[in-house]
Amino acid sequence: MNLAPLESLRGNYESMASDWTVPQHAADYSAEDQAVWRLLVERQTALAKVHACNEFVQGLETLGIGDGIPDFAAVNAKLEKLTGWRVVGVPGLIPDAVFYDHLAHRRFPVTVWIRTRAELDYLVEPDLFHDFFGHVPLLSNPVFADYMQMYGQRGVEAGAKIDLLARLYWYTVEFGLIRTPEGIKIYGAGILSSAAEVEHAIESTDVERLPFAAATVMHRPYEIDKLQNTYFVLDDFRELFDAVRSEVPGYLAH
Ligand code: HBI
Ligand code: FE
Repeated sequence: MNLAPLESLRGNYESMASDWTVPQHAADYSAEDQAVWRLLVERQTALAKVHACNEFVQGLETLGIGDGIPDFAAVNAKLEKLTGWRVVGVPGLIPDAVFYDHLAHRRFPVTVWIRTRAELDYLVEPDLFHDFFGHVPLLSNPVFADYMQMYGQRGVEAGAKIDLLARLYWYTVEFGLIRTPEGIKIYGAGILSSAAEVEHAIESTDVERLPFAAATVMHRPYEIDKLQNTYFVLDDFRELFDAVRSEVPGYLAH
């Protein structure tokens, strides 16, 4: 994805470090920001407890993602011990190459600003809630954490075939489903951070839910600003790691 001109993006890109990171300042969050965070966490945690995979719910609990906007340093103290991952603050969307390099070094970029109450159900650019609530809990799971790091590594290597990798990210990290003894559950951040998408991904009868296969996923285009009509279902997170370790390089080479 090519980054839009910085002045058209919502975040403050003025005071970034050379790796596009910015510090998180607790003082920057208003009481209204905290209220919006709490509203979203309450709503999505209730849905996650029913429809998310256990690894995600355990991640929420382990990292203590609860009623206040999380302090990245406090979360990192726990997360680093578990899987070596850290959260770093960013002003918003950053260039692909920079994003992949962070992942390859077990740093997950999290947008420091949070949406307004008027955007509870939909917003154009990912905000703190999508990035943190959607993506960070699963980074506490060793297998998924290893997948994300290897995925970043493949992105750094990919060059021209970056779009194939973007599809893999889209259909797993953002919109992935997983089969469990209790039925199909959600692990994708784009679903778990959206009330409408949770309902759609689980209940809709006019979507296709296909078995995960890297080749199929990497050749399936996606549309960003609508409910998905195709989901891919894992049996186990190890499928992701195996694919990105051994199968994916072959598609990126030629
Ligand atoms: N930047 N901050 C941020 N967060 C993302 O999720 C993100 C990004 N830049 C590019 C990007 N995602 C996608 O193009 C990935 O497929 C790389
Ligand atoms: Fe995301």
